[in-house]
Amino acid sequence: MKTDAYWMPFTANRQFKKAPRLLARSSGMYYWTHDGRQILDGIAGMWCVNAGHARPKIVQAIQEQAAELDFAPPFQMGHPKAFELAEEAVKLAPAGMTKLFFTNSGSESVDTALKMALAYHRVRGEGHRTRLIGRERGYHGVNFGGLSVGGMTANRKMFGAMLAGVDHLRHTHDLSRNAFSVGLPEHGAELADDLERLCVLHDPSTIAAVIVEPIAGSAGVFLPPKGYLQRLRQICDKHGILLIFDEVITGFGRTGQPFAAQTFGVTPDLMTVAKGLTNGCVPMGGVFVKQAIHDAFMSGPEHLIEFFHGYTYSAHSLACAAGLGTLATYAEEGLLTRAATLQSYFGEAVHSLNGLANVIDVRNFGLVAGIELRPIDGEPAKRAFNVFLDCFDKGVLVRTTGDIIALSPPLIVEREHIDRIVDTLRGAIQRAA
Ligand code: PXG
Ligand code: PLP
Repeated sequence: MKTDAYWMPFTANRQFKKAPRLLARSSGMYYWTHDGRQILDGIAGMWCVNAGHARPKIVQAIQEQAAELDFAPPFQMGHPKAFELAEEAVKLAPAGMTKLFFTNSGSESVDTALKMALAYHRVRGEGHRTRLIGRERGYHGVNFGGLSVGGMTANRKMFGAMLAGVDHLRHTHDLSRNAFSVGLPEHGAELADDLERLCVLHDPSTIAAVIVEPIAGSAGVFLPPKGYLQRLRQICDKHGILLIFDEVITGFGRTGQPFAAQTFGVTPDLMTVAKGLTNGCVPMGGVFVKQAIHDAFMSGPEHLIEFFHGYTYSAHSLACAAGLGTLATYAEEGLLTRAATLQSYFGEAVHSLNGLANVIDVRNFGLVAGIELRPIDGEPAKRAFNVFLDCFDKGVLVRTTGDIIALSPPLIVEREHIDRIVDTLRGAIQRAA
């Protein structure tokens, strides 16, 4: 197979092409490589295949949809499944988040939510609220809006000045106080007060929205300190700032409830999702919106467009069919709350890695875990990458970012799978010492 033409995303292309890791087939908890090796999926594809692979209801829905209605224009036209999926999805959302706008990815969801926030203030006569606040070490996708509010240096440094008028909260990662926490860390709620600092600096009347991941995934599994999200919510309310939760990873059951907003008891104004919305089968994302925010747009002549935004593939028919099949599968199997019942077993399993050489932190919540390794001197990210390659060699797929290993198995995971993932990881970490 020739590997020249494909420039791979977020990949060490030259390393990969020397020894390609190709996946050819998937079912349930497993992948099979092109040469027939079975690989246990420890990361739900890439945080998206929450119901496990090749689920019959989803496969059938996509197949039937392709034959029935391929594409329907989404602007000034519609098709029934778009409306059905939105109705089903808002039933799962936090109370009051009654509207859903469709996109095709997490990155598009983030840029959509940021634009909605700016436009919402503008339609209410508060067009002076133009600033957007993100957080250091946050990940909000790769489009210019999400990149600008994001806080991962490597993702930002090549791309110039990005959006103007963006600032960042300090991140909450604090190994000195919180290393090896079981569940949410005790220390750091006061870091939410950093928003007050930015309010003093910029004047709160210039700030449109704050965006955070309830649990950061991509940048390395950072859990919110107890009380942190509540405090952010209070400060936003005090100053009329919209709070956006980026639930691209936490949405659809990862934390033990449909959304982390429910698990943590904090309702944002806007909530971005993707990944688990369609179980990763067809690209789709969305933004859940509070009723009042939507309604603020619904003024002016009825024949005019209220929100000048959308994508050619918003609410694509195949994605909607996949979404309906996905939500039905979640409901039938109780998957959106399954992480809550497995959390303690999963937590104990990953914390059995505490004390291994070079493991400087283990953290967990729901069915997410982060295992942080001490970097090799002068070669950051290499130790974790070696662990990733070793695990793949031994038949388990994990994910790494920097020297942090992330686990996020499909929500259908059984205890024996958890044991195998953790045991494989243990061996690989020991060999990487
Ligand atoms: N927001 C969050 C919180 C995400 O985790 C996005 C936005 C962007 O979604 P799209 O669909 O545009 O990729 C994400 C995506 C990883 C990893 O290795 C995670 C993501 C993407 C790539 C890698 O953890 N999350
Ligand atoms: N570029 C051009 C020239 C286009 O015509 C369009 C959409 O019509 C886009 C970009 C945006 O594409 P999409 O709607 O798939 O995001």
